Amino acid sequence: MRTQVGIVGAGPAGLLLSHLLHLAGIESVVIEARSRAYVEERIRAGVLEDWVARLLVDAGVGDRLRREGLVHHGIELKFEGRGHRIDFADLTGKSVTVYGQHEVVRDLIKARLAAGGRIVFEASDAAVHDLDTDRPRITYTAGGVSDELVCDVIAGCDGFHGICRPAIPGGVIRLYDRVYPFAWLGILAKAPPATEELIYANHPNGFALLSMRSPEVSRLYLQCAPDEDLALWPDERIWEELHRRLAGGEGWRLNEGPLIQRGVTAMRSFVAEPMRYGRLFLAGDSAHIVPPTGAKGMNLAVADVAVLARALEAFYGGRGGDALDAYSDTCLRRIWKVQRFSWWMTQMLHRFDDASPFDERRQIAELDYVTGSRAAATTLAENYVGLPLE
Ligand code: RFL
Ligand code: PHB
Repeated sequence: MRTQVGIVGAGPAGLLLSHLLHLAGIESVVIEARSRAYVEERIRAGVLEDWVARLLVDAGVGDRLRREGLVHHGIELKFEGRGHRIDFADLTGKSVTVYGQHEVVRDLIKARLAAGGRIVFEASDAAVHDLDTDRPRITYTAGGVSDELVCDVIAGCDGFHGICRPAIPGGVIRLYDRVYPFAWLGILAKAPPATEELIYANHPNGFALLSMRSPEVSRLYLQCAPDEDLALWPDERIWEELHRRLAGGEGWRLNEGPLIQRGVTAMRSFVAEPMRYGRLFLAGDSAHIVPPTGAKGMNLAVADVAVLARALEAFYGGRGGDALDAYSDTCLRRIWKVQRFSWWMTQMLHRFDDASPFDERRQIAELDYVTGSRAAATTLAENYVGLPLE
């Protein structure tokens, strides 16, 4: 098989890249290890930056997002039992949209297939070859048959555990890594969210987050140990701890309901640079990971492929490879700012086992400053709603 751009991975990065290229008249094929049902049901991110929601609408994949997405004009930071609102609309004139990543994935798959796009699901043994030539190849097995995709360019959109980044020869890329000494226990519950906006809580027992997926479904997280045993967390214990950490203030109570899903998410900050080797371009989680406290992972993946799609459009439009050559630097400038924000939110809101009493007082002072100063609140707000693309 032959195509212009071979894409490994049908997460938000790979699917959106394929869609944007299609709009620009560029052919692509997506190779995905999992089944369609699996990727469409994988519960992950939930917050879209202001410009990301607009990009999806402008790209013609935002009908359901506009109908079902929950537009939020602020968040609440809770500490010492009191809530403090950060008003995005007032501070930045912008908003975010709460809309599940799996819904974005569903909308993109539907659009690609309706337009005749090719996505090979359940492809095993994917491998990339000849990356330093102008005819790189992807080999894989699907339906028991080995196949080969010859491309001009390969996009490695295969996430943190994919095969593209490890295919780059040693010494070419530098890895920056920080692993946090805690994780998030996340649940999805059939219970109406108790507030309209997200609550990020710093509590002596650890961080907690109230988020949502719809007016009927809550998404909630608790800071836990990286090796937390879920068997030690029966439903009653989860609710008790959520009530405790999110309590305070306005007399509202968390709504309980049956748990639909539960899991533990590790927390890390990771960057691979440069995000290119020859004709292989890394995008999304294959090149970087952020801790979820800033709600940035999916948004960063969208930012990468927006830049890559534009660079490929210039390349195929006869305007040369300058934009492709600049791809990695263009993305990394913004990625490091988003890394900084995600790290900053994480250190401000979580409990660290080795924190001294000084560290704890300083953390509360930081929250007090961020919620009490318009200048400080604005820096949080402008990062949360999304920095400009370039
Ligand atoms: P993905 O979504 O991991 O997609 C990669 C795809 O590649 C496939 N793949 C392969 N295919 C073929 N051959 C192979 N050898 C392959 N190896 C892997 C995989 O099956 C998969 O389909 O990466 P992508 O597209 O870069 O998207 C990144 C986002 O998924 C990720 O950054 C976010 O989910 C992170 N994240 C959040 N991001 C936000 O923007 N806002 C949030 O509120 C937010 N909350 C979260 C999050 C991630 C979480 N978890 C579980 C990691 C909350 C959580 C709990
Ligand atoms: C989510 O709704 O899953 C979510 C929201 C905000 C975050 C992380 C995850 O910071």
